[in-house]
Amino acid sequence: MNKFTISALALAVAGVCNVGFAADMDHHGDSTSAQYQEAGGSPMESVPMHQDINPKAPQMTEAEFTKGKQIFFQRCAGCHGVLRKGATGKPLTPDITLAKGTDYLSAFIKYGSPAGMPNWGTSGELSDDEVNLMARYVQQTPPAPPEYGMKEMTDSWKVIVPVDQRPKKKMNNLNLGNLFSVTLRDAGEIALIDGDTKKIVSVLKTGYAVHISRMSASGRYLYVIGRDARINLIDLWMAQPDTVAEIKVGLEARSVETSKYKGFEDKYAIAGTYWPPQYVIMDGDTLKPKKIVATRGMTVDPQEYHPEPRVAAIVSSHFHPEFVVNAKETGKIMIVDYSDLTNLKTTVIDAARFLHDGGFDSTGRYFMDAANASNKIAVVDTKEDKLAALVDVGKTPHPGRGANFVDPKFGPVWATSDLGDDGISLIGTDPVKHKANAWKVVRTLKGQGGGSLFIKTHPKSKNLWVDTPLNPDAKLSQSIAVFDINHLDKGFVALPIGEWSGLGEGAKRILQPEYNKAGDEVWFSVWSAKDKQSALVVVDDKTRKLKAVVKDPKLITPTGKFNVYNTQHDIY
Ligand code: DHE
Repeated sequence: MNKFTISALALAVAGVCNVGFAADMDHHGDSTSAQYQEAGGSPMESVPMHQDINPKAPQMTEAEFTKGKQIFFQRCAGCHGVLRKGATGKPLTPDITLAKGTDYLSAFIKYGSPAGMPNWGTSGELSDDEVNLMARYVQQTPPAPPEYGMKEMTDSWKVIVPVDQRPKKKMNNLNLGNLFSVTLRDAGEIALIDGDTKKIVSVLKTGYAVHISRMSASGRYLYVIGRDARINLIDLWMAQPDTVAEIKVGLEARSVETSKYKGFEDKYAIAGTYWPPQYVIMDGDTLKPKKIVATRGMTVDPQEYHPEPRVAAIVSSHFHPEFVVNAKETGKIMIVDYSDLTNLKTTVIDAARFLHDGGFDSTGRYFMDAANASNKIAVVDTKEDKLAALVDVGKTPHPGRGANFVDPKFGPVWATSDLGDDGISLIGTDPVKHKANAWKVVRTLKGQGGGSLFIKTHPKSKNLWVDTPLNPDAKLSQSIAVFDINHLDKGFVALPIGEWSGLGEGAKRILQPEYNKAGDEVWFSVWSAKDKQSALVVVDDKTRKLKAVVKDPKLITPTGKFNVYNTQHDIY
């Protein structure tokens, strides 16, 4: 087991990677580490919070407490939770920390631990004074960030172009199905890129450290969410696509989705927040908030109260008017019926902790959901609204939305790669014609290494692409592994995408393969630090040869890419 696996495995991703990965990268002198850490940190560091200093705790001035809070939200909250109840990191509530004392805590913060605590002091991230400050800070009563309800949402809500003033038909010549929404993470922007010409159509301002884009059922509206929980609703029918409505649904968020069931197309949007732990259903064409539901409650195992179950991935059912909402810390999957928001029916499925990301199988019936800290994929049957299986996979699965294809030997499979090891698990997804293989790992492929975040193929392709952007070895983080689906036994070929980008110095992490609409090109982000040049590299899927490099000073830290047609139809 290499160094990466030891520390990243233990830290893993249950909403945590900003801290853990950064520490790992630091050991390797990587220039993106600080950027990764800060931009991925919670945007809550400047939120006013109630301060209740425990008289038993070591003394701190108000200025020290404020600094401690800032460092905690930038670097620690991802692992230990906003309320320090523990998630992938240990709980740090005063009943525990006061008993340990300042000297013990300082040593732990300075040197880290093999179980995954980064060595904040010896890595040079924190000075000795800051280490001591943090040791005292975690002995104070955790300050609670404010709640955020209907009043705050409504106050932040803006309809920039009312529905009756929007176009009645598409007013531009863009081939919308082949448009890409590209996350420009550290710029707080997205770029709309024409997939045919590879030209930037426009760059739009979005939320802080913008995270994902999702499409409405009709393909007209694009929803973009930032880590600061700001949502931009973009109308792709306008002569120049632009934001038509905006809202801030909380203090910190990662997920947004729209209603896709027949009769409810474009009707609702839903967003889940990390803080407060809740989700909100909104009108799809204006973002008017309608119904807020908290996720606080009992964990699946052990059954105990958790005050901070952050909302991770959300998908939209094709079988019922329902959203599938994942609560990370409780390990519960809520299937929310949006056909009657007054008499809201919710089916709560016990899965496993900590739920993070996932996608549908090729039929759109089964939602394959990574419970990353449990090393499992939960399979949810969205037709029957039941847990179909909990499948053991490798260390810290991180599929993105995963990849669907037909394994020549085992039939239809959905695949995930792992953050914590080099495995790629192929799970049988056809309980009718390949019953014996259904919900079993039928094959484990060996990839380039740990640190994988995303895997992708397309129904028209015979290639399976697996990234490793968080592997500490630059050779691996700057290349992509590609498998021939018809000859999986032959192993992968590594393509030097970073080198192909022609960029100079920089981290050049290659991530998130995304297909064009036709399924004959695959796009990769070449992600460097904010002050270095980044790019997108387009590869011909058939020949696996370089087809185009998209470079532009405006392409600052491109990460996720969302092809309109594939996102709209859940093709992956
Ligand atoms: Fe993500 C999806 C949370 C860090 C790029 N990320 C998701 C989802 C969640 C999530 C819950 C699923 C949303 C859905 O489907 O509704 N991500 C988190 C974190 O909590 C975490 C680990 C730490 C943080 O502080 O945010 C984190 N994510 C990152 C990154 O650093 C990445 C690599 C670069 C970036 O842009 O920030 C990153 N996450 C992505 C992307 C997706 C995503 C590209 C969507 C993948 C897809 O194909 O759908």
